[in-house]
Amino acid sequence: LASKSASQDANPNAPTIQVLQQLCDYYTRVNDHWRTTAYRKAIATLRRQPTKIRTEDEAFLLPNIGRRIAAKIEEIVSTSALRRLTYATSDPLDRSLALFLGIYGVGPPTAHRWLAQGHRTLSDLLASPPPDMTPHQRLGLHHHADLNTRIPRAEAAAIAALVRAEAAALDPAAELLLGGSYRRGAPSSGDIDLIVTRRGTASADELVPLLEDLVRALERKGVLVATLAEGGSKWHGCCVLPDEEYVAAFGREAPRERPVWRRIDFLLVPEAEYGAALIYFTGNDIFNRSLRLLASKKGMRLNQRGLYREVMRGRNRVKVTEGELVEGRDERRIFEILGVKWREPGERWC
Ligand code: DCP
Ligand code: MG
Ligand code: MN
Repeated sequence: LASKSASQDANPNAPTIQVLQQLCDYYTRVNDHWRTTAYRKAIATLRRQPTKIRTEDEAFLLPNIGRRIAAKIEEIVSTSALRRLTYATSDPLDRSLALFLGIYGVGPPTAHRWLAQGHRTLSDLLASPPPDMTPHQRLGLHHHADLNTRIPRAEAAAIAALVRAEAAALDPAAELLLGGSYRRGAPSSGDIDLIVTRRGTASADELVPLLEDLVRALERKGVLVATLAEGGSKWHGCCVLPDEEYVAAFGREAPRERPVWRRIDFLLVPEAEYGAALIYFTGNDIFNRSLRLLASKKGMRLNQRGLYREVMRGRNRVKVTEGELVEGRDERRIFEILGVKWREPGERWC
């Protein structure tokens, strides 16, 4: 995995992708779904190229890259800039919009509403909080800087090790796996995604008491510092790597601005659903969407619990039954049954 993430850094199209991603983010902010999708697909294509794409014609020959995006790729490579992006993001309103959308718990409707109410900066929001601000958004606002800092791979691993030790003390048979972008080999992650499982479990309910004890133990240790969502088979919140653990993991004193608040998600998964859950929680989201689409084209249905066959559909393709479970526990088997060549987590960026 380490070599995978290294080769990702060394992607010859990384600088181009970085600029296109910013324009894609802009289109997401202004709710332009069509352009957002077009850019995401083009970026996915570029990411797979072994050589640097320099010209419009070269780019246009690739799948999922139209004339206009192809021209922008050439503009980025030849001028190291993109006029469309400079124009879009020089608008102060867009800057405020981007800022507000970076607050945990704030989606487009809220961000647009706060703009309409006259707020422009984080200090505005802190000084005169909008009356509709929820407790989660307040938390997101107060920890804005922390929660917008990427989590280095080593820190994610150190936090996971801490959680794993705590879980082992509660239940030696518990198994924890770091999923999400970490499992895909990313050098840094937006949050920490942990799958919790145990051999012989048929339902996530069997793991709920373990999760409750684990959360309490980690709160006492000062590792979990806020709860954002809990219930059913998941727990979402914030965590920190305590200073002593930082020293143990990195062999040097913790910087003064620590500890940084991190987002952490737990997902309870019974053994019977482990393979399907691994696929889901490893992602990325685009890869998941394409696998699900493929499953439905083959008369099957894939979700985070399993792969199902013979889904009965009524009028308008509305689902009538969930169908019969074909495979849930084995990740590789799900790929095989779908007729997809196995892809290592590091190859699932789209
Ligand atoms: N996921 C999905 N569809 C979504 C959200 C998530 O399929 N709308 C799946 C795929 C993701 C996984 O859940 O890889 C974890 O979600 P994250 O939001 O944590 O995304 P990543 O871990 O991939 O990236 P990041 O580094 O930003 O956390
Ligand atoms: Mg994640
Ligand atoms: Mn997550």
